[in-house]
Amino acid sequence: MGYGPKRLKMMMSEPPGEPIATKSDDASAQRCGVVAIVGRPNVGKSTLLNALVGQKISITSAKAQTTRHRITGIRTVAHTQFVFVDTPGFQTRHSTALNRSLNKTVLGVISDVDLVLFVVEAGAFTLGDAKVLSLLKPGIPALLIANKLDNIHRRADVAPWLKTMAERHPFAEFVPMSAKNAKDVERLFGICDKYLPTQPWWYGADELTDRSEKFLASETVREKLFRFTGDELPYTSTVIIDKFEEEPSPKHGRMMKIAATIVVERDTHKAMVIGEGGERLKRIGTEARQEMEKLMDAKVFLELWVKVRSGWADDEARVRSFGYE
Ligand SMILES: Nc1nc2c(ncn2[C@@H]2O[C@H](COP(=O)(O)OP(=O)(O)OP(=O)(O)O)[C@@H](O)[C@H]2O)c(=O)[nH]1
Ligand SMILES: [Mg+2]
Repeated sequence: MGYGPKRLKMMMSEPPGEPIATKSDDASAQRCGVVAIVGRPNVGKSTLLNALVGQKISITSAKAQTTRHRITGIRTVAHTQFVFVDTPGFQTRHSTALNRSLNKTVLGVISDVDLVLFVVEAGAFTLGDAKVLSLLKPGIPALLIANKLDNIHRRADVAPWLKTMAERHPFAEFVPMSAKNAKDVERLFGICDKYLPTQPWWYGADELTDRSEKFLASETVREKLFRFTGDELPYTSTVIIDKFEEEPSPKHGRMMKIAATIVVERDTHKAMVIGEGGERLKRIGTEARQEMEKLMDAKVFLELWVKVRSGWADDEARVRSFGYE
């Protein structure tokens, strides 16, 4: 049985901090708008998106180039529907076909939104940050999200740094926060609300993303691949889904049969992914399967393969055929 794209809806429980039964059905009172989350790699954009949505829909890792697509996360709070768009970290180092595609995604997003969350690490401003800042469009309000505030030990240092940031760009507001602090994240809804136009919602009140379960499945495998392999691999690997089928199961309710291929550049990378006696590939598969089962509320059978396609990240046609823009 084939399986088409399906929007992931809120499952099991409401995200933490949801106001009690105040969602409005009266379209004339509704607000709805797009909030782009942009910044250099690794500043915590996807961590913030997941916290805002209340469920993990965008993969995160301590390595750069984690996010490779625009990922929409939806959250409806009282009268307002926030359509957050997570973007890849803007790449300034190497110009490969993959990096060009990642940057194209960022540029496409920031020109047509209601509000921009420009994410940096509190207290820092690098050349990579400056490059992204130069892309912001006049006329679209931008908030400075000074993230990872928990890493700053001397809070007194933050005020002078914020002052220098105010000189760099006419930010509408400054928000020192930590994406890992639930209170900070909840406060952000109140701050963003006023920038969104009055218009009917685009999605149902309980929808969380416009990404399909199939896409989230491939991202889950990629995240585990990042987690269990060395530094070199992430830049040159990708995951494609070969099979994604739902079968009725009297025992489990819902049962998914998924097969995925991890594509790497070299034989040595393949050996790295498989690990001694297949141990690493097994761990990647087990963790990915467990996370998919939670996400899809289903029993999942996952088959993983590893293939070598040298030079794929620098081959425009192949980058496109693997689903990048
Ligand atoms: N201490 C601390 N760490 C954070 C915070 N937010 C994110 N991180 C960590 O920062 C790292 C990068 O987070 P991501 O959310 O993957 O960053 P990103 O900006 O989406 O990265 P790319 O997709 O590669 O551009 C992860 O190890 C996160 O756990 C925070 O508020 N405090
Ligand atoms: Mg990311």
